[in-house]
Amino acid sequence: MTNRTLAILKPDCVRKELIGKVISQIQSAGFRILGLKMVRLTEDTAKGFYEVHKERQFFKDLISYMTSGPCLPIVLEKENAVEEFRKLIGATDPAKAEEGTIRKLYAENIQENIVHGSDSNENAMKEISHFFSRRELLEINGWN
Ligand code: FUP
Repeated sequence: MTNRTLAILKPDCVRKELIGKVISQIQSAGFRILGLKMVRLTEDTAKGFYEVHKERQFFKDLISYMTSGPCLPIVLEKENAVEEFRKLIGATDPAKAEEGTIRKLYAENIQENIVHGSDSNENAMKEISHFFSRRELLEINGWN
């Protein structure tokens, strides 16, 4: 089934000037871009986005990293988008990620790991709505 996922090119991806390389790898893997913007997360947005992790000891560091500079939320579409995108990016910890995955290629460590990918269709829908209004995506769909 064709579905959507939310990617975020995180602040370390932007700082290392890897936006072009990472988007190129995503497009080469057959994902279609339905929406893309560059934003600086506020503390509230970052906390809302990572709410499931709020009790974890890494939460504070995660929020300060995610708000440390601009990032790029991207809505992607493909057959089995969620699963396929997680394969493309590799394990959360780049040391454990498979060769050729985006995190293996570019990530420093488990926190500064270049890119986010939704972990279920349900979360993908919620996460997309954190950053994109229905209208923004409908307009883009109209061009395809
Ligand atoms: P993922 O789904 O691969 O993005 O990973 P998680 O949802 O488990 O974690 C979300 C983010 O929390 C990671 F991208 C980075 C951060 N994190 C840490 O900083 N330390 C950890 O031990 C686990 C996650």
